[in-house]
Amino acid sequence: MAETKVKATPKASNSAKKSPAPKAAGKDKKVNPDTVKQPDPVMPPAGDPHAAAPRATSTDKPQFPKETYMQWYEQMVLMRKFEEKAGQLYGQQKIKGFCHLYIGQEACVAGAVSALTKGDKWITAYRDHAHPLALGTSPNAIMAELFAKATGCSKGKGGSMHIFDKAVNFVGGHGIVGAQIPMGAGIAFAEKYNKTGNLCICYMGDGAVRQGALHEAFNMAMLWKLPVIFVVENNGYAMGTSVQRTSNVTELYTLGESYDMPSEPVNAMSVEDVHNAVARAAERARAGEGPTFLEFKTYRYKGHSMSDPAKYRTKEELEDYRSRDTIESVRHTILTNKMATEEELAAIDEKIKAQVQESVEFAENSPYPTADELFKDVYVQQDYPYIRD
Ligand SMILES: Cc1ncc(C[n+]2csc(CCOP(=O)(O)OP(=O)(O)O)c2C)c(N)n1
Ligand SMILES: [Mg+2]
Repeated sequence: MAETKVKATPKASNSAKKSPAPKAAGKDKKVNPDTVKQPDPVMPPAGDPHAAAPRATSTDKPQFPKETYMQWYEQMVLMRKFEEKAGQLYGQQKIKGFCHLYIGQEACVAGAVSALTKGDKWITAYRDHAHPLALGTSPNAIMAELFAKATGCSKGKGGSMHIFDKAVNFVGGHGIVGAQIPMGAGIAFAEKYNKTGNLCICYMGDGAVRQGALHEAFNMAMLWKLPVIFVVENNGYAMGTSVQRTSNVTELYTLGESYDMPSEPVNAMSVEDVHNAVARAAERARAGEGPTFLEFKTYRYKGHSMSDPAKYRTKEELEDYRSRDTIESVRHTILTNKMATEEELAAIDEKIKAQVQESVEFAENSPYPTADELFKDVYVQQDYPYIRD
């Protein structure tokens, strides 16, 4: 029987973690000891049924300047307070339809914003309020969209799952699981074709990696060395189905290795780790070395959507993750390093609370779209070449 081939991670991925060795199928298979994964103090042991989110590190020595920590704190508090309010308003039936909250996953976005530049494009699935908030979309326009009002960023016609904002390069907000993966590759193709020097960061959930579209997009992105960072936000569940119940491949980042794509797991309860991983991937993309696949190990504190009581998980599991909260970690770093006082952080909290309240008033006082809006923003091309009567 032939030896198990252990494929080296490509040269471009020097800074990425080494791939673990493939599992030997028989006794006679040899495994290169260099590639056997060593226990990682941050990552929980493999086989742990709730291995999705690793233990967050409360960094005592700051890796970044004060401005970066303050920006992370402010952005993540805005995401959380905005969504806590949205959750309340949903309960009051002021917000209707679908609504998926990002609470717990904030570092996945904040750490990427600080690592990327203004011209870069962003695309994600339907859990999409936090990305544009951090990129600078007005909370008023997002809240109004949740209320289905004409002043919303999608003119009240998209709702929670279809937030868009061209001004900050946020290309949605997509409800079909995995649909944004080939679109992310396509956006990156356009950036490369137009020689803009920008990249596309394309987020997806752990449920989306089981879609065939991922494999087609990965293959082409790698073949054409597109400037794209694929990110799977592995929060452990696709609706109520745990990662372990959907495939025997539970280390999701290893899927990228089938295409020789530099791939690595990231402790996404740590905003510093997210920043560092995205910065490495961005450097590769801008150097013309192509895509990277990052598995952000994270956790959502709320159910899948507002109608999910999340009975498939235990209170203890939730509390365990809450005890490693990313905002608390940043707060801890700021205070222990005297970057700001308790009072200064409280003033930021108050400012954001007022901003969120203002967005609610703006949304409440805005009109609904008029009926003629139904016929606007609809793509029609009369002479579309492939349609025959
Ligand atoms: C193609 C497709 N199949 C099924 C659904 C129904 N659906 C909506 S969300 C979801 C789970 C996705 O979970 P995941 O990708 O892990 O993202 P998360 O909600 O955890 O952020 C499913 C199956 C859908 N929207 N699109
Ligand atoms: Mg998920």
